[in-house]
Amino acid sequence: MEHWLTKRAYLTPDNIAIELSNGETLTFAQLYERACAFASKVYTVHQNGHIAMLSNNSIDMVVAFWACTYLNVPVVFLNTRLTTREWQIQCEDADVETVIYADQYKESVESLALPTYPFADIDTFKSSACTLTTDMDLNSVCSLMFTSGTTGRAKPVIHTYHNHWSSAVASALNLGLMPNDKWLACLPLFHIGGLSILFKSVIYGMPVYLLERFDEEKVHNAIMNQDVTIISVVAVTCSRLLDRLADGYYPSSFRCMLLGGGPAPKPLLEKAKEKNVPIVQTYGMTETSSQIVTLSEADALRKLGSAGKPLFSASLQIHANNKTTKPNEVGEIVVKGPMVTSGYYHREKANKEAFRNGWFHTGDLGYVDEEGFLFVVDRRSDLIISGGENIYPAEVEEVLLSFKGVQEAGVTAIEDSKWGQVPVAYVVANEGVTAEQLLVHCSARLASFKVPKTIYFRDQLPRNATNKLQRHLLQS
Ligand code: S0N
Ligand code: AMP
Ligand code: MG
Ligand code: MG
Ligand code: MG
Repeated sequence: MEHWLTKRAYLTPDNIAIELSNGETLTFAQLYERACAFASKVYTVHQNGHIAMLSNNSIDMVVAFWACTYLNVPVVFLNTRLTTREWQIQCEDADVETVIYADQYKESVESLALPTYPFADIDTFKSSACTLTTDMDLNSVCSLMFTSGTTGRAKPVIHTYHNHWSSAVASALNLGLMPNDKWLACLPLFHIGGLSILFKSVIYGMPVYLLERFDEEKVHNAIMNQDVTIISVVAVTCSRLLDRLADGYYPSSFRCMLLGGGPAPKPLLEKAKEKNVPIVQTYGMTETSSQIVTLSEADALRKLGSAGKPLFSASLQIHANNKTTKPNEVGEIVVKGPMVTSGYYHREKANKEAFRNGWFHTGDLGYVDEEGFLFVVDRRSDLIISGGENIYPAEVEEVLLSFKGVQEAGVTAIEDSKWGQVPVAYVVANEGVTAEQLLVHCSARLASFKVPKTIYFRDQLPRNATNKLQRHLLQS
């Protein structure tokens, strides 16, 4: 397939690709030119292997990403909220050879044991003579993103070009595509919910209204006054937007608030319904390259609380005891389709467990009703979701256990009105170990959203007959 951006710049060169809140715009022709120019400069420092990208949403980041596709170099997306230690681990696990980043991360990035370059420096490099991709190999790796793993170490999820293509097409077949569509991106591009908007933009020929980060004032204004028709949100940002909307209404041209990344609380959906906010619930994950099950607009009110039906080209089953369940019976959500990852990078064991008979086992629990609508009832084992960010208890426990004098550690979630859930820790420790010491220890090693809000000291932790920690009993 001809490179998507090349094709788009040929088809609709003067259409807007990116619009910023300060009024700045970039057409598809300009995006194409900048991406190709940047590619020939990146090539000066990096020809093969993986490149990591560390940035908040910006035109520079979008240009750098497309530049890497012209070099056919897979991009490893780093979460800007992590600590340097966590980036280092991820870079090692994903075989990163070079890191490119937004200037604001200079200080934290320079201690990485890797060559690192700010976007602005690369722009000043001399262009190299290099061959840019004309036709994409759809089976090659486009991006890698980390998601929480049961072992305490996050796993790199592979996205091929085919995965991204299939995701963008399947989304349009469900939500439809209007000539006036403009998709607001305020989710971070380093997660798939954000990045997937870039593919849709280029494949559909649709402008993206790009915000550096979520800001309720800017998002509200863009929906009210800048002709945004679709936005992707998580529950926390959705809730902040509804509060900001207060007694008002969005313009009727605003047609979809795509809500994903975690459970959709019923009260939030009801509030949105009252205010005529067109919420479309979706179920998806990094491994499915974003949405795989989505509620259609027509069913949104009738099936409030459901995540919908599998998108065209995707299939869904619920498995319990190795069998497909009957309607309304809870089991593990398993999916297949061309948007599902080809696997975790260099994680043979995890791949064996997740992929069986062509189906991807999500670990999430749910049921399908008589009409085939999915209801998600519980997330994959022990995963905590705070404001759309994943926290895997084992990772936090491992850090707590690395503190001298801590004998046992267990991490679980409590409900939180601001973030949905937040982590708390239960610890068995020698006398003299204080909560303050443990918090300092965690803060130095973990992103702040992963640091336990409270540390409780206990004489012992609940364990089963085989000595396995029973996290669900920690709070009793
Ligand atoms: C919720 C967000 C916007 C909060 O960030 P905010 O308000 O900008 O915070 P900061 O000013 O940066 O920091 C203030 C303090 O708050 C702490 N903090 C920040 N975020 C969190 C958090 N999530 N949990 C707990 N604490 C947090 C900061 O650490 C700081 O504290 P101190 O000062 O102590 O350091 C932000 O978190 C955000 O953008 N969240 C969303 C992330 C996201 O994209 N999640 C989705 C990931 N999943 C997927 O992409 C798969 C699903 C998917 O594809 C999808 C998802 C949604 C919609 C559509 C789709 C789709 O299928 O297309
Ligand atoms: P990640 O891709 O790492 O951000 O994680 C995605 C996870 O979020 C899924 O595995 C689910 O546990 C959870 N999730 C996503 N969508 C929904 C939904 N509609 N309802 C409940 N949980 C969801
Ligand atoms: Mg994740
Ligand atoms: Mg903020
Ligand atoms: Mg998540």
